[in-house]
Amino acid sequence: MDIEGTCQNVPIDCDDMDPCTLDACVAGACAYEHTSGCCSADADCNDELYCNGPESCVDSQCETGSNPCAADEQCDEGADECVECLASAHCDDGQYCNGRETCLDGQCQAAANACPADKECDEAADECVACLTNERCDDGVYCNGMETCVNRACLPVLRGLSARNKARSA
Ligand SMILES: [Ca+2]
Ligand SMILES: [Ca+2]
Ligand SMILES: [Ca+2]
Repeated sequence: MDIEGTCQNVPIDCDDMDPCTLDACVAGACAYEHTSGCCSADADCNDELYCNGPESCVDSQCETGSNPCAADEQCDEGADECVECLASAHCDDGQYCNGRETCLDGQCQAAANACPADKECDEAADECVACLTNERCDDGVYCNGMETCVNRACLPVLRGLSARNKARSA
């Protein structure tokens, strides 16, 4: 902005001693324009946001703050606080068999087992299956032979096969 007008040669100084204003003489009057980003106190820089940290005024310039939360915390902008979680996804421990963790009031909650009592959990496959081992298939009855777990399903003893095996091992 050009400095011109009737006060140009008047010995009135438009300097307001404020480093954050651009002082000018416009149409015979002093005009001050605030310099954007300029500050004289930390409070001038406050953007009212908690989660980006407290802003500060350094050498008349606003400096941004940083996330006030620890690396394993989430920032709740609404409550102005650091919490363990904001959504259940933040609580996922990567384990399938211990169930899906949930977030309640900023705290992670453990889950119930992923599988019902009559199933075994295959962590590698993220699946509930009838069995992983032969022991799981044991029906407790000795005389019908040892049940087996094949492809994660319990197979009853095949009498013919059992007899053949017996014959072979005899
Ligand atoms: Ca802030
Ligand atoms: Ca889990
Ligand atoms: Ca049996």
